[in-house]
Parts: sequence; structure tokens; C-alpha cells
Amino acid sequence: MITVPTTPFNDQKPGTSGLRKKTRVFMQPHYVENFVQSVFDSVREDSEKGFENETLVVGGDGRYYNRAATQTILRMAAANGIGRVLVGRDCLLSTPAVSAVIRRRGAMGGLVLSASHNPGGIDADFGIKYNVRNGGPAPEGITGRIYESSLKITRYLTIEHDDLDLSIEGSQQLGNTEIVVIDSLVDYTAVCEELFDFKVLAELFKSGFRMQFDAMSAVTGPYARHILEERLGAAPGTVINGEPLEDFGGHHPDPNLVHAAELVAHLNATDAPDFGAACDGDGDRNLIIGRNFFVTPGDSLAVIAEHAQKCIPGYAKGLAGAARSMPTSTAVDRVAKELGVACFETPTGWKFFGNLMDAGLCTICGEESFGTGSNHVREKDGVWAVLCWLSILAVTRKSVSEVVHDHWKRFGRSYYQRHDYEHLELAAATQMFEALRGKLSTLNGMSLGGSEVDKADDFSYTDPVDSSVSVHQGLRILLQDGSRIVCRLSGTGTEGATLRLYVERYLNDGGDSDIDEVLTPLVTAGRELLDLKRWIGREEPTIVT
Ligand code: VG1
Ligand code: CO
Repeated sequence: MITVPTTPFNDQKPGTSGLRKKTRVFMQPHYVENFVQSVFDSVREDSEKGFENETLVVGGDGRYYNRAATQTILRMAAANGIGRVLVGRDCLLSTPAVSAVIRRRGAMGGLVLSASHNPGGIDADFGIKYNVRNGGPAPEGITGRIYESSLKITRYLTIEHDDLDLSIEGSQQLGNTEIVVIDSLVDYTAVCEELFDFKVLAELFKSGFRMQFDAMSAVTGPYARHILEERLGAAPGTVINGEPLEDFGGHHPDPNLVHAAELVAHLNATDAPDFGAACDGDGDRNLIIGRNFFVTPGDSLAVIAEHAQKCIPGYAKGLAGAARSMPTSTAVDRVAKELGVACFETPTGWKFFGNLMDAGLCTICGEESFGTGSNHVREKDGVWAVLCWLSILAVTRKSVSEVVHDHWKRFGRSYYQRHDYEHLELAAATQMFEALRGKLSTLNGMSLGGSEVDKADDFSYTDPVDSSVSVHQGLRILLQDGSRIVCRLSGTGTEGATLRLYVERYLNDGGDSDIDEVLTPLVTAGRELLDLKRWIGREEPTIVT
């Protein structure tokens, strides 16, 4: 074992989902080591059994630097006396698969190497996230401790050893630590099989149903090929961009209408398949589309909650509750109400759902950012969402568009959009945001976007399970007609700042109004409230989802 002296970096504070930086930042000497040692130092005290009796899971989305960082982590795990490390073959594990492995193998936690939907490459982004014993992202208490540790670090522990061959499954020794290279697909597939009726889904494909799945040259390629094509009998070629590449083919592995353009074009073509889906870099996000039809993440969550009990065996007993992040549309709230269960509103980021699920308060949850999931793991899960939709389509024998239209007829529709303003100068964005925060208390009663302000606040959340409080989780302006304008600064970017402006208006109109017409008054009001022109010199967003 070698003790390497080091000095702190002052920027290792995990954001919405782990530590994300430019790849070159991670490539600086000691950078990965400092962060990983800070994780080990912070969680050592939580281990009653002692590290030597614990298992750690390591895997990532295959982006540039994934392999090098994995080797560094393995040497450090050995030096820190961790008993066993399970690592995905070729260092690959999707985020939901890491969660599944942690839970099924009783691991103390896992390190996920990914910057999710951010582009990959030496000049793009990298990230590391620590997940805890329940399989979910470390809650704020722990990420806070990791950050504190990183500010005080003076040394890290490693051993001298050549890189291991991680391309073949099996066990090898690294110092006193057992390193087990595992099949990346097995645990995850087993979890899916427990929830879904593979026979019913296979019959759907047998009946001539066609789909296209875009893995965006990221980690879900092998998972989707195995489950959809090999297990469920979808036609070969159903999965496109199925090879995980270090730079995701130069694209953003972000499953939305802009970045999944190839898939969208297929679904809008004359010979379009019945169903289209895509997942992000690390496999936790999903895009769901039908022929010429986009399902918003908020509607997708609501539709899955509506149909889960009837269409998916894993939820045959019904839902214990639902949850969504604050900016996510309220569509799922109406379903929960109809089902007679609670719906929780949490801050942005999956780590807030973990306690609710562990306490049995919620079964299905989601975010507007193309994330949906359930208590089968403790991460959002892209392939799971696809299997949910396949199950709904198999049982109802309706098209994607019909399923959503039926939902709107029954529950009404939350017209919803998120406008992102990317690449902002950090200081200007922060000042703009603070200026709006300062104004919130004066907005009550003001007429805005065709209604009146009912309540304007800076969202704060008290966890119903452990009573921990998270403040400053986004500004929200609630109008009397139920519409909302929400805004927050992104916590996953690696450069400058990104402002997110979310607008929602609920109408019980069958769902066929023009979305731009419905939402424009709210968008305009939001832009004026933020005084965008003054602070950032433009009003048009970089991307609308
Ligand atoms: C974004 C999304 C948030 C999501 C997070 C991580 O965070 O808005 O809903 O949980 O990304 O997703 P932010 O702070 O940039 O708005 V992933 O797929 O990057 O792990
Ligand atoms: Co992701």
C-alpha cells in the first residue's frame, strides 16, 4: 500500500447527480484519486462490518476515461481494504444496472462513471457518482460529507499494480481485494423479468409490432439488444446506434427530439414502426415516441402510473404512491388522486426519491427531464420505461397516440414545456436568478399570463421520512388557474450556467389545443419576470423540450 500526499481541489462538490466536470479536469493528477478517497473516507464510518467485509460496485457508460478511471478506483479500493469489487465487463454498467447489482448482491455502494447525457471525449465531459446501499444516489447528507472531506484531504491510498484485464468475466486478486468482472446484463435483466411478462411482450413482437430503439452509441445498446432482440424477439436491427462509443459518435447522448433526430425521422417516415424509444448516455433517461407523436415525460409518467396495475405484473397489487420532482408536470398527481394514493413533490434529482421508496411510500416516480422509474431499483431507468410502454401497448392494443389521447380525455392535459438557456455567463445568470428571487414576495395577486399569482416562493423540501430539509430548490410561481412558471439553475453543467424555465397550464380540453398558443402567455411572463434581455441579452432558449 502506498500513501500518496495530496492537496485539496476546491471544486469537488457533487451537483444534482454526482461530480461532473470537463474530462480534462478529471485527468489532472490526483483529481479522481482525491474524490474517490473522499468517498471512501466519508462512507467508512457507515460500514459496521468493516470495509474488508464489504462489496463495492464499479461501472460506467463507456465514455472516454471510463477505463482509466476504473483502473485507478480498483487500485484504491484494494489499498483501502475493500473486500470485494464487482466491476462490469469492459467497465460497462448502466446507471440502473449499477443500482440493480448493488441491491441484488448486497453491496455497500457503487461508483458510477458517467456524465449521463452530456457529450463524451477528451474535450467533453466526465463524471463520478456514489450510490449507497439501497442502490440509489447518495443523499445530500453524504454528498455533503464527501465534499467536506475533499476540502481537507491530505493523502490518498493506492497500490502499485498493472492494469487488470477487465474484458473477461471472472475473479482475480488485487492485493487482498477480490475483483470480480461481472456480466453487465445479468442482474438488470433478471430484475426486468421479475416485473414484466416477457411472454406477453414477445407475443406483441410476434404479431408484427415493430419498434426502433436508439441507444445513441451509449451504454444501453447491449441491454436493449439483449432484452428486445434476443429475449423478446424484436427484429434484428430494432436497436440502432447499439455500440457504446467513447465519444457517443460525436453526439449528445440526450434522448430528446433534437438530439435523437435520427429516431424521430424514422418515426415520422411513411413506413414508420409502431413505437420508438431512446435512452441517454448512462441509460437512466428515456424518450418515448409513436408515429408522428411525442410523449412528454410528464405524460409518460402519468400514463405508466395509470396503466401499471392492469398492464404490468410487477405492479399487479397497485401502487403505494407516486412522486415527481417539483418542476415536473402535475399530470401524475391527477392519476394518483384517482387511484387514491399520495403523490409527493420532491426537489430535482433522483436522490430525493430514495427515502420515499425505502419507506414504502411510493412505487412510481419521475422527472420532466426524461427520467422515469420505480422501486425496482433506486435510479431512473430508461429500458424499464420502454418495457412499461411495450406492456401498455401489448395489453391495450392501442397506438401510442391513442393511449395518450385516452389519458387526456380522462384526466385533462398538462400542456408543458421546458426552455433551457445554455452557455450563460455564471455571474450574470446568478444575478438574474437572485433578482427574481428577491422579487417573489411582491408578486402575490399580480396578474400574469392570463391569470393571477396565487403563491410565489423558493421551493424548500422537508423529507417526510428523515425530516432533512433541502432549501433553494427552484423558484415557483403558482397561478390561480393552476398554471405554473418555475425556474432554476442547472446543477449538472460543466461550464458557465444553464437556466431552466418550466411552464405548465392545465386544460380539460381533450388535449388537442395548440401547445404554443396555450403556453406563450406563460413563457412571455416568465421571460419578463426574469428580465432575460437585460441580463443575458437574448430571450430565445437554446433548446425547448
Ligand atoms: C438535470 C435534470 C434533473 C436530473 C439530472 C440528472 O439536472 O434537470 O431532473 O435528475 O439532470 O439526470 P439539472 O440540475 O441540470 O437540471 V442524468 O440522466 O444527468 O443522471
Ligand atoms: Co442519465
